[in-house]
Amino acid sequence: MSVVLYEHPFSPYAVKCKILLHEKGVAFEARLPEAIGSGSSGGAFLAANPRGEVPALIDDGFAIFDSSVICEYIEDKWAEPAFRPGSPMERAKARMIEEIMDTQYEAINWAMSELVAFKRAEGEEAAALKARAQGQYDNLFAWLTRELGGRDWFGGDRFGWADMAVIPFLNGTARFRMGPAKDTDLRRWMERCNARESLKRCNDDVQRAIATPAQSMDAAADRVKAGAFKREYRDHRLEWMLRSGGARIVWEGMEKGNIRFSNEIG
Ligand SMILES: N[C@@H](CCC(=O)N[C@@H](CS)C(=O)NCC(=O)O)C(=O)O
Repeated sequence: MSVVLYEHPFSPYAVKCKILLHEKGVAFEARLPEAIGSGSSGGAFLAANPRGEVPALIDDGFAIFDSSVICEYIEDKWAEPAFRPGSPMERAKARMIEEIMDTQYEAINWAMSELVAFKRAEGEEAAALKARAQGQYDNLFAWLTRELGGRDWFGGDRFGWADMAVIPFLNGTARFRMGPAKDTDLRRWMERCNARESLKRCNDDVQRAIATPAQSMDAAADRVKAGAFKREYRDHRLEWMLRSGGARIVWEGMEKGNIRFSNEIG
């Protein structure tokens, strides 16, 4: 019996899966796909996920892609401790939160990494895009705070599905120093999450990647400049750039060939 997770320490989607595997005590081998980010992944990784995205999980030869599908599979296969809330309404609520984080929320983090790590815009243009992002973050923090409703965890009295689905993205925002303010319910909730062993392990992976020259953001930025790294402007990420004033970035990336869209399945 073997469990392999194709992942990247910076991918919030991969972190969702790792949190769940750690929390359930499932042993797995973490693999960094060789050509991730180049737009030309191949081999066993592309066979596991035709989208060429992390995460992809292979359990005893059975391949699964998309973090939400993978998390549902993990929960179905390794039921204890249960992460899905008990009632249909609470389950729907957790899934709605997950959906917003995976789509609209992640697009803002993505855009910020394009500015901060990959220097797609500078000066006034960058400042305007960041201001737009901070406004959107603040609205989402207010929404998340309402969903948390003054409780310790999104699902009530224990760390569960929605917590696992939110924390990777808020940790990403905090790395840009744009996260929830100190002494707020949401910030205290983040601290509770990050104190857990599962999160410590994921956060250690991030620190290790930052300290590994070949995996660092600087190395990735050099690869983008050289055209060897093509950032994936899929669905909500593309929408964010177009609606928030970053159309120039998209056209320039297309001209220079250092952005790509989703893999066509075939
Ligand atoms: N909906 C997918 C999104 C996964 C995704 O976008 N992964 C990114 C990393 S955060 C990726 O692997 N991109 C491929 C690339 O950059 O080439 C999921 O939930 O798993």
